[in-house]
This record gives sequence, structure tokens and C-alpha cells, in this order.
Amino acid sequence: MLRFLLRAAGLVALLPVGLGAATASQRSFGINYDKDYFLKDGKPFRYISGSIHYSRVPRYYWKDRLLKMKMAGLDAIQTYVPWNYHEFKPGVYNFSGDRDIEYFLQLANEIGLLVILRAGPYICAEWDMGGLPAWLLEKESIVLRSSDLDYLSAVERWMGVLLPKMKPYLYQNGGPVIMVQVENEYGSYFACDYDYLRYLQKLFHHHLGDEVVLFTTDGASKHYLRCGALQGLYATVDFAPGGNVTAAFLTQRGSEPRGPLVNSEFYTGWLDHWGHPHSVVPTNTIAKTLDEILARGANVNMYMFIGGTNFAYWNGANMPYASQPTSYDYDAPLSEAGDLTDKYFALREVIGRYNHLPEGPIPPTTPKYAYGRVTMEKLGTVAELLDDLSPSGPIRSTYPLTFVQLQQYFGFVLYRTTFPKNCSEPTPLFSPLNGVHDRAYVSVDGVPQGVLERGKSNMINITGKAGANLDVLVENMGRVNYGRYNNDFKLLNHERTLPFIP
Ligand code: NDJ
Repeated sequence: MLRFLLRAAGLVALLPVGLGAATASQRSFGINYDKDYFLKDGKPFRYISGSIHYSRVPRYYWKDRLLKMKMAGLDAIQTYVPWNYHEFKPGVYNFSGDRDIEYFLQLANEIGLLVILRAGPYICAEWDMGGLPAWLLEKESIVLRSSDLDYLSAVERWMGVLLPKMKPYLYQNGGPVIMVQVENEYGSYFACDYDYLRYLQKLFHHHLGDEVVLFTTDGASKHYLRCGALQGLYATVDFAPGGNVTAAFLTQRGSEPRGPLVNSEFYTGWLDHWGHPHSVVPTNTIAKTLDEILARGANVNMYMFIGGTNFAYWNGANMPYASQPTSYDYDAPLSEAGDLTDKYFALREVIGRYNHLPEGPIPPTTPKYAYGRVTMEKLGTVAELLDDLSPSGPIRSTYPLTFVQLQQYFGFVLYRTTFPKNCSEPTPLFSPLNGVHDRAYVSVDGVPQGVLERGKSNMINITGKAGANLDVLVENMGRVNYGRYNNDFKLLNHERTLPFIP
């Protein structure tokens, strides 16, 4: 009525766009500890969210994937910020193209998706070194994810670049970011360094202001929450489908007696390792547990809603050493290629019982084409192409250098020496401890002799004449992204010697 009268009187009235929408000054996001729910613009709010990693989907497809997530009835998306993806070398930053996180956040905002930002510095995520940059290992004794001063100094510089970029995108500043995660499953790490967590808490508030909701995520057990939770950081948990939802949330209550229930990683699938079958998780199990979570008014993030791809050499690894493949399909509701799956529609149906499902068409599965035979032709061997592959020429050293010492953080390094004596009989070439990191192709004067592999094969027999070239091509298959072996040096041999001929 008011609008009609004003128009009739020929007056122009500035009305908030969309009734009920809050202006920037009224936007707020917080926690109501009396009523155990989130508050968005002062009203009770529960989110249903899904994980998408912008670093695993080409920029070109971001809008398509986000629209499909919106059409599934999601309120929000959750994403990690991989530090090493943006600071490839110390002090050198890249936020362009597929790394343009601000554009990604703008897209989410335009589509009407809120964002749960997992800012790190460590993220796990089956990502190389859990998102930490390998150049941190230049200090060989560094204690990652702790109060180690060299580590904290690098964290402070990185967060001094990232967080000011993120501040304008906070919900209360007109953006989509409702919550920011500090660290990641810290309770699963050996250090249990509360000073480190307090440092991060202060650093994040310094850059983002005091209003922002900071939170942690840990496995749903007292054991993990003991070292992962910190007063002032809202403790959330993660747990898989098929378990006891009441028991899982009770562990969260152990750290947060009041406040909203949150499962920050409800696994819709699982990770893969090279050499193992692709992981799949039955849709009905996921749908049943999702319904249980939503029926109790809890907040949930489905990890992953779309997994995508580990492009380049960004995959991580677990221990005992097993590296992840280039696919991060995760058996997620949206396939690696962004295709709509039966799981997508089954979970959309469950979400539709609690959230309004947007009307209109869902962006379709992208058409697939048969591209015909792709022929490969051999250009030459590594030895023949060395000048092209390593135009700056060899680095000479008494002892084999590590990848980090060579500032060759990914891919391959060829270590070459010559036979010190005639080895006419098969002679063991031995790489002690758990061998090379991670896989080495051994040849003598260009003739293949065999493969050494971390945790699998640390000795082969070779022959060669004195002075023959012994080539050991070492492949970095991905740095450990979870647990105490996160400081994963890639090298030929722990003793910094060539695999020796005893
Ligand atoms: O927070 C972690 C997330 O980033 C929790 N996860 C996820 C597995 O997909 C992912 O790494 C676990 N990682 S539990 C450890 C797996 C150990 C085999």
C-alpha cells in the first residue's frame, strides 16, 4: 500500500530491494547460544551446504557448477583456500584466472549462495602438502602447523595478503561469506599447540574484524576435539553417513554445550589412491543419514558436492605412502565432469523436504563428444631430450639435492652420476630406509634397469662399465597431506647420497 501511495503522489520512494532483504548496515551473521541456532540478519538460520573447491574446477565451469548446486536447494557452498596454489614462491602471489577467488565469491553471491570459507593455512583436502607451500621446507627442521617462528612468519605474511582480500566479501559487509574456518582438523595433528591456534584466532580477527564467526572442524570424537577446539572458535565436527548421528553430535556438544549443531564434512563419497579401486558410497545410506541430520535442525556441509580434478601436480598423498590420482571425483553428487547423477537427484529430493527447491531448469549435463583416436608419437627419451627439458643445464653437487633445494617443487628431477667401477655382475643399487621419494626410473647409458619406489622397492640389481652414465629419474607423486609426515621432502635418498652400490 505504501508503495502505491508514494507512486500515486508522484514521489519516488527508495525501498530495500526485495521485501525482507537487509541493507548492508543491517546484515549480520552470528550464533544464538540460547536457542542453538545461527542468526542471519537477526533471524534463525540453518544452512545446507556443499563443498566445491575452486582450485579443482576450471574458472570457465564455476558458474555451471554453482548453479547446479543452487538448483539442488543448497543455501551455501564451502570451499578451501590452498595457500600453495596462490603463493607458489615466497612473496609471489597469483589470484588470476583459475585462482581468481574473488570472482568465484562474486559468482556465488550473484547466484544467491552463501559461502563457508576454509581459509587454512592448512587444509588437508588430498591437496599437495595439505595446501602448505613446499618452500616452507627450505628450513629442514621446520615444525609445520605449530608456533615455529619461521612457520608463523610465513603464515602472517600470507594471511596479510589473503584475509584483507576476503574482508569485503564477509556477509556483514555485503558479501556471501558467513563463516571462516581456522586451520583444519587440528585435533588430528600431533603438535596440539594451543598457542598456534590462539595466534591464528587473533590474526584472523585482526584482519576480518571481531564480528566474523570463526570456527574449527574436527573428527567427531573427544580425542580429536581435545586438541582441535579452542575457546572463541566455534567447534564443529565431521562424520560420515551410516553412523550414529546422535552420538556424533554429542561429541560436538562436549565442546559446544550450546549453539547450532554442525557437520562440516558429511561425506558423500570418499577419496581415491593410485592403484586402488575408485571409492563409492551408496546413495541410500547418504540420503538416510542426511535426512536424520536435517530432521534435527542441524547444519550440514556435504563433502564433496562436486570433487572435480587434481590438475597439474596438485594431488596429495596419505601414509603409508599412497598418492591420490588426478581425479577428485569423490563419487560426489556432481561428477568430476559436472554431470548430474542419480545421487544428485536423490539428495535434492531429501533437501527439498526442508528447503524450497528453486523453480526452473537445472543446467544440463554437458554434451559428450567422441573425439576419435588420439595418436601419440615418441619424440625421444629423457636422456636424448635433456637439453630441451632442462635448458639451463645441470646443477652439479657433491651430494644429491632435494627438490626443495633445487626449487623444483613438482614433477621430476634427473640425478646422474657415473659408475665408479666395472659392475659386470648384477650389483644391488640400494636406497635405504623407505627408499626414494617417491618413484625412480633407473637406467644405465639410457638402458632401463628397473624402478625404485617409496615403501615398495628400495633395491634393484644393475650392471654397467666403469664410467657409464647411471641415471635415476625421480618422480614427485604428491606430498603427504594428512598427519605428522606432512613435511614430505622429495628426494633421491634420505642420506643425501646416491642410492649406493654396497
Ligand atoms: O578435513 C579433511 C578433508 O580435507 C578430512 N578428511 C577428508 C577426506 O577426504 C579431507 O581430507 C580426511 N582426511 S578424514 C584424512 C584421510 C586419511 C586416510
